[in-house]
Amino acid sequence: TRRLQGKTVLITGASSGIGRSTAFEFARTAPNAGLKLVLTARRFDTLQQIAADISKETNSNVKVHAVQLDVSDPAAIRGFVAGLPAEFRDIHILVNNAGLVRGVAKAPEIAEEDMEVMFQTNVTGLINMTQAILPIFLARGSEGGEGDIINIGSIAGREPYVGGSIYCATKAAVRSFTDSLRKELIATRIRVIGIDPGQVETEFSVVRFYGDKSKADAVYSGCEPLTPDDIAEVIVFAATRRQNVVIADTLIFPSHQGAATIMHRKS
Ligand code: NDP
Ligand code: 8X3
Repeated sequence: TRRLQGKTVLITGASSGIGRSTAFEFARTAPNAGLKLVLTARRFDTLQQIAADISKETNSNVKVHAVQLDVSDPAAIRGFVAGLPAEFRDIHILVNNAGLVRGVAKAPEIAEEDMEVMFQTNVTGLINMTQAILPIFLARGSEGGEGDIINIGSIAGREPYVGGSIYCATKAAVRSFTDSLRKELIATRIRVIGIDPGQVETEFSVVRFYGDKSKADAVYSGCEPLTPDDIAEVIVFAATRRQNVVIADTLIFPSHQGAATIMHRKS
């Protein structure tokens, strides 16, 4: 709690899954530490509901500000920081979580639109957000900068699989960007943290199958996937280590998972 005292946390993709859970987990961890949360996603009504639920369910004094933001739109990101109310602008922790997968097509059947939306969201959006927030971090403190950048990658970024070429490529790009950035910032106190989840049950597969819930459910049949809360705990753990501790790289599986596509299924 002490380590989150007075901090402002910005989470992208906070309307569902891991991002939503992360918002709750920060509030639960530091309910009375003057914590502020900036929650962003495209679904603004959902964000507003989550903001209300956080105050209610966690019984906290956390201040929550919801902002509609499509990270795949560079112009929207350009105006984003300037558009924040002054009391939410001093961001200390950026959780780059917004991301998605579309389809399981193999080349040459991959839809151009799916490819574009995945790269623009998972890669360009994450990089644009990072570049928008970094000046705030670089201006903080006396050691060249201070703040946390927590990038959500995936096992898919380490292990390309059939039917996932574009998604896997976007997450490999996230991993490369994360690792370069950490090296670029070693003279500062800016921590660049990589979190690579395995199988987590969220809206991820529903989005992958264009809203087909039965296809999404089949992904998890016989498995016991991680919950988004499991990943949120790791994110908040990383953010609450001593300043000199950088959780640079993590890979988080449920116990039945051995690789991106190796699952033990109970029949
Ligand atoms: P969900 O689909 O449940 O959540 C994704 C979130 O991203 C939503 O809040 C969605 O909000 C947001 N989002 C999508 N596109 C945009 C956009 N253009 N601009 C802003 N926000 C956007 O999935 P998860 O919680 O599982 O996914 C979160 C992250 O975790 C992603 O980066 C994903 O790749 C990664 N991941 C997921 C794994 C899994 O098995 N579930 C495993 C490994 C990594 P909205 O639609 O309102 O914009
Ligand atoms: C989501 C996990 O490997 O099933 O990043 O695509 S995977």
